[in-house]
Amino acid sequence: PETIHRLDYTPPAWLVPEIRLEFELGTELTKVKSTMKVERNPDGSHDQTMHLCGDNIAVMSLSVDGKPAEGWTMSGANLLLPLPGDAHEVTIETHLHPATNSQLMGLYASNGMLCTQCEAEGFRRITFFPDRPDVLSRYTVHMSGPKDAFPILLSNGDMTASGEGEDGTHWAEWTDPWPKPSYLFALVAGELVARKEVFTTMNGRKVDLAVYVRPGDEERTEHAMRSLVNSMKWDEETFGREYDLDTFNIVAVSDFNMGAMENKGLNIFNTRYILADPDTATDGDFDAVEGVVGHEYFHNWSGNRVTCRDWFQLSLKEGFTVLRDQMFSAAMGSEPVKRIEDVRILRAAQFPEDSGPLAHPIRPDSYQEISNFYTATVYNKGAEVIRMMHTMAGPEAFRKGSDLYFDRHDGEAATCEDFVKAMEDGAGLDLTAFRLWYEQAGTPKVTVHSEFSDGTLTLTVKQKVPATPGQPHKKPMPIPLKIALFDRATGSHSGEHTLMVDKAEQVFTFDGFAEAPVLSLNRGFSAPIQLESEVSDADIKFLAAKDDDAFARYEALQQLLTRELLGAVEHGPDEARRAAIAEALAAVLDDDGIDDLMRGELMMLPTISFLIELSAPADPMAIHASRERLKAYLGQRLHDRLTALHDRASAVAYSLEADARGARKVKTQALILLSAADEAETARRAEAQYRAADNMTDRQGALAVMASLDAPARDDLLADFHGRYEGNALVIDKWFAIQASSLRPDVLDAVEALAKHPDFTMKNPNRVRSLYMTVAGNPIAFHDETGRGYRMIADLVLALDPLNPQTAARFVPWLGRWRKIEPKRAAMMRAELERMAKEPSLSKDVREQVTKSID
Ligand code: B3K
Ligand code: ZN
Repeated sequence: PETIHRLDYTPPAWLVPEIRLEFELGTELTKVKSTMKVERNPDGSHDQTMHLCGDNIAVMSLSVDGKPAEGWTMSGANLLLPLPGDAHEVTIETHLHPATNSQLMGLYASNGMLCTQCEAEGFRRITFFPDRPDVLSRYTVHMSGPKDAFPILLSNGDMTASGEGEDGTHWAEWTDPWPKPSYLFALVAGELVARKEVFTTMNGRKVDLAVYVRPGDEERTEHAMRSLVNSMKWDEETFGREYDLDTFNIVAVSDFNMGAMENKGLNIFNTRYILADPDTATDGDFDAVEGVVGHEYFHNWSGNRVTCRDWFQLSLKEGFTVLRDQMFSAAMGSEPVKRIEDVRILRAAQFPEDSGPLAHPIRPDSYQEISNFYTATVYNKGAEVIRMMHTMAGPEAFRKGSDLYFDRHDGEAATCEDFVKAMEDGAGLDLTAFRLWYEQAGTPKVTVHSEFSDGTLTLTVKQKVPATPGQPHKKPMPIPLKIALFDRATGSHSGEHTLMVDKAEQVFTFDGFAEAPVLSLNRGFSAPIQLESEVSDADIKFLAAKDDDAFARYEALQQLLTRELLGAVEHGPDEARRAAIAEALAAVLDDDGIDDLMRGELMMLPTISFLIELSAPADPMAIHASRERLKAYLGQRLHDRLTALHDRASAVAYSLEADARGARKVKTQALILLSAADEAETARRAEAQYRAADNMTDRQGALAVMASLDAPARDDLLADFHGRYEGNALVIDKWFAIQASSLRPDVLDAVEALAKHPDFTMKNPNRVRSLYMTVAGNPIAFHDETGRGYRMIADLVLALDPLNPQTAARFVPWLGRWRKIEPKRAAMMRAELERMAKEPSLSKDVREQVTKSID
């Protein structure tokens, strides 16, 4: 397959200022007629030939200026059309077959309706077009079809006309006044019902909002609508961004490769990120709906009004929009808890990517299949990079930078460099060296060594950026490192410092201390680095109890836990350290000054995936055993406190308020810690929690704990759950995932049986992920010592690839982590990659991931 390089970018030779699309809709056959006004690009190459991308479509007719076109040829799937003048009208007809489109890219049928997904390169599956984000056009979309099958007809912009046709058909015409790239085109047709509301913008404009779902689901859209209204208001207040059309529509579809899509004025969502009510969605699901609704809405400015010049600039819109959605969720809920969750995701998903064979900078240099670059690096590390600019500038200057960026590039297809420049000019930062964060992959490793004498503290900070594929030698990164120095006696500090670390080795001194202060480092996770600290257990314990930065307090406890968990793998438990942990956690359980949402975070042990990252080459079973052993120890030592907490939290009535949500969070965390110490008691409490539950958070939490136990009630509860929610796809997904996340030794047998269950289907990405992504993320299952887990995932990739390459490719990186695992398992993981590589008909998506993962 061809490799595309960032530095090969050239502007398009032809532009398409206007396009009219006419659809004759049908599930089996949809006819598309595209009429484009095309113009030679004065800044382009003066190529006589217009390059129009196509994928799995054929030309049914083609005319230029009203006459049949001559001299056109096909180059692979693409159309080459010679054009003599500087401006022409090009008309192309194509035929689509939505019912058999299992890739879910382009126009496809889902649950009886028709919908589209075009980002990144799906528009070329609808019609021939210069399908690249720097070609911006004004769209008019006309669609007609049977009224009974497609009562609702939607596209981008505002509906400008509609009417009845012959033989029970009707039609609608939508016009989007804002020029946009083809990846933001969308169309939906089907039987849908909507929750509607009117939003008044900051300048008093009225916007009709609607959330469309399948009949029967409308009751579950209230939270999505509230999240949308909150997003719109927050973006006005925080970034000064106002919505710019009279209509904003959201549609939820059940078959979707990703979370959602920000098509202009017509966001299309995976049902998973829209439908929520207390009986079927957990508190975590509610948060995810809020975050993703916000994310897609925020793209209206960061992505749509200012879009990307080419796909190497993806982080321009994604990194910035993730930061915006993180800030929004923090403002709607608890800022420190949100920060902890975001860092946990970064460490669990992005750190492994950054240290593995698929590592790439947030602005990649090359790709074979762009769908493979919708990664935690581009999204989450991209957000961290812009967050560092926010930290360095401060909120007010940052806002000046973002205002300048939106103002300067409105209506343009911009680059990451444009963003950085606007931040320099608007926020008054010098980001000359900081640009390295866009160029270099790899998580910087930072060590801090401290010495104290004569009242002076000397910190020696060293950093190293590890080699990554294609980047053997790295330069030191500019790292804004927030620190505080605590007085041991008073337990307080005299203010935070942000150290600018930008050399391989650097010394910082601080005077005026009577005794050596306690170091609190990388507060608020001010930089996405791996910190190797020499801080003693005693000082960490001090911070776990006293740090006034909630994140730093969490971090201190995590560090203590990590030391113990990894230390125990090498030479058994450390009694003093275990006792210190139990004491620190007891303080967390007793402290009335901490709310339950934060308490729940503090009670969570580091993930196995994060521990593997720190201990490569790792024995996943030994890490798991160490984790279970510590859980058992803590469950015993804190038994009375945990049961008291479970009792207290169980008495709190359901509501969506923070207190009640916090109670539900600690309730299940208490069971998790108890489970390794006292199975019978945990099973009794989990069953009681399940049976008393009036909401999904409690029910799922209890069932997930139960799924790992050997309790008599286990099978009953699983059957009860399935029976209660039969036909509710999103909850049946949970039923699959809960069983695949079991820590019991029979988990792989269970998964094999579940794959044969009548509710299982390879055609629905949510269902596939609920079973197999959970297996890949469950170390007990995936790292089974026989290699059966690895084989299962490789078999899945091979079976799914012909249907849906994009979703299949997402499973490959799990096997690509073989270098981090002890040699025996590593060999089996690599052998599965080699087996996949031998398959001649692999998709471009899977082939790229497999090939890169083997080396
Ligand atoms: N921009 C979309 C991603 C679609 C990618 C499809 N391969 C979702 C988002 O980040 O908002
Ligand atoms: Zn996005």
